[in-house]
Amino acid sequence: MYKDITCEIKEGVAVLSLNLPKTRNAMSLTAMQELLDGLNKAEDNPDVGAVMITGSGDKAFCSGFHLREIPLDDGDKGIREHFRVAAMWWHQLLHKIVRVRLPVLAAVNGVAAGGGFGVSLACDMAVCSDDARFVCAWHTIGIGNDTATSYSLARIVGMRRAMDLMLTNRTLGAEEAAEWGIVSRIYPSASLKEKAFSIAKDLANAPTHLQVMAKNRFHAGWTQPIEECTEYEIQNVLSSVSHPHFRPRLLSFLQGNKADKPQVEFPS
Ligand code: BCA
Ligand code: CA
Repeated sequence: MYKDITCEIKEGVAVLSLNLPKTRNAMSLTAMQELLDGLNKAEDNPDVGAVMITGSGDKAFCSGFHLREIPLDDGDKGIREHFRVAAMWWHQLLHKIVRVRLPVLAAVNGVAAGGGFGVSLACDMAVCSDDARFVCAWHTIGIGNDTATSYSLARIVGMRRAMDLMLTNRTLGAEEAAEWGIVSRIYPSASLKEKAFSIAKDLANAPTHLQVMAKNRFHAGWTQPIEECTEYEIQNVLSSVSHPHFRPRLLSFLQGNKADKPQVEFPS
């Protein structure tokens, strides 16, 4: 049903995969429209509890702006128009990833460049393969950085590292990306998608309303004073204890059911 992505819904997870193998999964206009549609449909589907975004194949997550779609023969006016239209779709997509009322996991299965890196940063969680690469790329092709990197990058890696990445265009490997907080887990390339799917399944099985509270709070809390943060937090607490999910969970704990108790003992 889609042209530049695939969408598979199984076991509570909507797996959206960019599927433009000839261009390292470059983000075409169509791909952005389809990803947005996939996210909207996932949100409306009561069977879906989490979204996983990845790239088809094992070489690339997403190489960013689809550089072959730029109408180079159309002159400055045509090119500007193309970037304006493309930006509109990038923005809608990035906003939706952040605002969708579902947890979103990026499974970075290879190179994430430019806007592809931006998409991975916008997701709630990111994991990658041991051969993943992260590179800003904007400046190498003469474009100012966007795709909400001024919102996400310094927030995730800190100002010094954000500048280092953007101003020097250095490429980060998986280990460094984990050290810098860009991904939280690394898997061998061959098992990445299976492992990521298993995380997405766990996300889907967890209580969505609490996940959405957490996601919304973390995004908003960054720029709010503590009084406002704590006020919204208590509103969330009160709304969660009135939710039908709460009482059985608490009773289960109080009755000594260990099944869902956090594991606090580490093997020695
Ligand atoms: N678009 C179109 N075609 C692409 C792209 C993009 N982004 N990336 C790769 N390719 C093509 C490439 O031209 C090759 O085509 P053929 O020569 O016909 O085979 C093919 O994919 C394979 O690429 P190759 O470079 O050989 O692959 P490799 O694994 O060595 O490297 C890579 C992968 C991703 C590091 C490298 O291809 C690359 O640097 N790609 C371009 C990255 C880039 O500059 N992206 C745009 C950054 S700006 C941006 O994203 C942006 C977003 C939003 C905005 O509003 C503005 C700008
Ligand atoms: Ca859920």
